[in-house]
Amino acid sequence: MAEFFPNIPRIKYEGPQSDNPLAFKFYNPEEEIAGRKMKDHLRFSMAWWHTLCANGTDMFGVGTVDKSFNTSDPMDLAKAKVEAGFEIMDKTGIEFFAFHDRDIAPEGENLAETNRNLDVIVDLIEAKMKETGKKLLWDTANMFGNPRYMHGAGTSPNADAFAYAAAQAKKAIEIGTRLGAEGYTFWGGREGYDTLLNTNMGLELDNMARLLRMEIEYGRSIGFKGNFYVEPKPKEPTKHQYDFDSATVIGFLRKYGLDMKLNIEANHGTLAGHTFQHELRVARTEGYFGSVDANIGDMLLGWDTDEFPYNVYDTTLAMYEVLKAGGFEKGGLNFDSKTRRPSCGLDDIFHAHIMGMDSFALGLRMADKLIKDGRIDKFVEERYSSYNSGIGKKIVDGTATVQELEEYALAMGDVKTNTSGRQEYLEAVMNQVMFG
Ligand code: XLS
Ligand code: CA
Ligand code: CA
Repeated sequence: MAEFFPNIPRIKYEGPQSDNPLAFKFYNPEEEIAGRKMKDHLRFSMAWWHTLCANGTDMFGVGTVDKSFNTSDPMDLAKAKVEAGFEIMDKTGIEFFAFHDRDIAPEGENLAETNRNLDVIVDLIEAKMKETGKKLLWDTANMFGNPRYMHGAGTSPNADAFAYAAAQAKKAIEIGTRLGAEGYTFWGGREGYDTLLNTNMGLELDNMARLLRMEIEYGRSIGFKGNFYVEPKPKEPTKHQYDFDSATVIGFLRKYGLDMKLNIEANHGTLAGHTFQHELRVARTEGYFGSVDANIGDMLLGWDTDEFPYNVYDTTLAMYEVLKAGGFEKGGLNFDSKTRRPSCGLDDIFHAHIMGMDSFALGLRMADKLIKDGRIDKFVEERYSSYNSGIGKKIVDGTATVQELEEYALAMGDVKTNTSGRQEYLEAVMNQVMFG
């Protein structure tokens, strides 16, 4: 077996004082925090597309990093990526991975040939999984790259494109079933519009739901045991993506009665004008918390930069939501993140994952401290304490009527009991817990 990263050792935990760039400073996989090993809280996953496929190509220039893995034949390249991917997971200690069908094998002349290409690579992946114990967090179908999906897939005005997409997702779900995937993700790649002048929105949304329902029913019928996820994103590539944000997707899933959860990506949250924490809070409050695409966007840029997460305030508040949701069950933290274009060495893949894993390890440590400190939770509890008794209790019990509330308000004269929201104090508590 070829070793693609001979200069990279197995990455170990050396602690915060270490100056070894190829060591974890904060991620100590076996250490117990809040009743679970760090690795079981964090369930890190490697994204095949960024890690093994993206080579720095952007609209202004060609790739900067050589990911040809010593071959130019497309199937040999796909096989080499399996070896390289499992080497990266082995050396970083990442236990899960995620892929689009088209990341792992090239398209053939027609759908049948494409599926045969997939089968060859899935055989290799399955063997590697057995050998190493690595697991598939989720797979998905790329129903946005090929020109056949220029108008969308499940929301295409062209029924032929819808049918092709249905066949493609069916195959990807079969692969997920065979590999024992913990999830299957639908990200609405081109499921949106660029102008309403040419768009029948009602039909497109109904059709999207039809596709999801068919695929879920089929998946369950063949024994797929994982979660089905929708991954919200507000824009890019289309001007308006239907799966705008968590709240929009939850409304959609409820309207159509679809049994799915959310895969929340940090960068998509901020593109929608929300914080990462907001998107997770909506999902957990509504009972749709599932999995996370771990990355960060650049606040000065309006697009999906998919950077490796470095901001520990963000990871802390994200892990606070994850812990409050009871932790990941089938989900995990999938690094839908890519190294920056000038980070042109293959070893940057390792530096990036080490940094991202340490950022979330810090986030977990800090979130646990915040919860144990208790001041924030206590403050929130007290802030709503007027609902624990008296008129507040009647409101939440559902026994108060508007007539009774009017009587109460008339007798009260005006609201005289408001107290401070204490935002700055709470921010200070967070700083103290994190750096004190
Ligand atoms: C693109 C999405 C995509 C999904 C999987 O913006 O993040 O990579 O995670 O299709
Ligand atoms: Ca994503
Ligand atoms: Ca993204």
